[in-house]
Amino acid sequence: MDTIFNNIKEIAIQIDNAIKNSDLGYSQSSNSSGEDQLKLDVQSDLIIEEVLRSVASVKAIVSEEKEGISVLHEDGIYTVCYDPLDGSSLVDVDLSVGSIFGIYKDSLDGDGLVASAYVVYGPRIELVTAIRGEKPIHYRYMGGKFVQIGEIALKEKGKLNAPGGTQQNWTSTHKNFVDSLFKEGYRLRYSGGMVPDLHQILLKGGGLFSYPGTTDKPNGKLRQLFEVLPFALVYENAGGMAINNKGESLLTLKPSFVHDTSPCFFGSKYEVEALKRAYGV
Ligand code: FDP
Repeated sequence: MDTIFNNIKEIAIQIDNAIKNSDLGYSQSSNSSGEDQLKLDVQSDLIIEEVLRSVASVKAIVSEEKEGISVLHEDGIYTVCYDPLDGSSLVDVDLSVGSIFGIYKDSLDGDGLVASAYVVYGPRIELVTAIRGEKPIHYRYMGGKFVQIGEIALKEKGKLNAPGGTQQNWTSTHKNFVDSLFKEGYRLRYSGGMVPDLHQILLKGGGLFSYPGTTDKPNGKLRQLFEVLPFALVYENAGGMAINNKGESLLTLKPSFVHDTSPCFFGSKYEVEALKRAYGV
């Protein structure tokens, strides 16, 4: 796993360089979910594929930007599912974006997820890695290398509320619950980038990030293999909770297809338990 994490560090430096120096315009193509691709989405995807091609333990890769599974090394062990540039619609306004990696063995589902990692491209580059059963580790890129800052542990209760999705399309249950957190004193923190929004909650000790099922998207927007499962592992390992709208751990998810989505809620224990009561699950 160390080899894969070290290669993710190399990927992070290359993508950060592309963000800072490349054309921010749209490409001529759209991704498998029908979203227009930026040239940077395509470039970041190529960077990851090229770097992981040099890692013999990587059997296959699955990208949020591509259809299907690409086999890299028949004798490899792991399949790396990744979102090369999550929140890329925020690059043109210079907000933070990220890359997310789920590392799977044997099966592409919650049971098969053995490790995950994400990179935040903000004022600095940060990396968080998580291995099943171990506390997530936080790194910051300083002086030409990734320096370990420490383990990440969520508090029992936080102060931040990051509610995703179009409010007009929320159910009344969800709207009432979000309002109840604000009435309790929670503060809104939502940039529209899943990686920096979840990173902020993790590092500030807790709170809730939600992307519910909505009337227009009953299964939510966020993709299980590339976004939901990798962050579920980080949150659970940090002592928090990560559940779907039925109150089940997101780590029990079994995607029906590669780009399958799920309603998802990530947070410290207090807020997730409150959400379960509000949803009656
Ligand atoms: P984006 O479409 O900009 O790539 O992955 C999808 C994502 O961003 C997440 O990063 C983000 O949390 C979410 O969509 C934002 O969606 P809403 O605007 O619907 O809240």
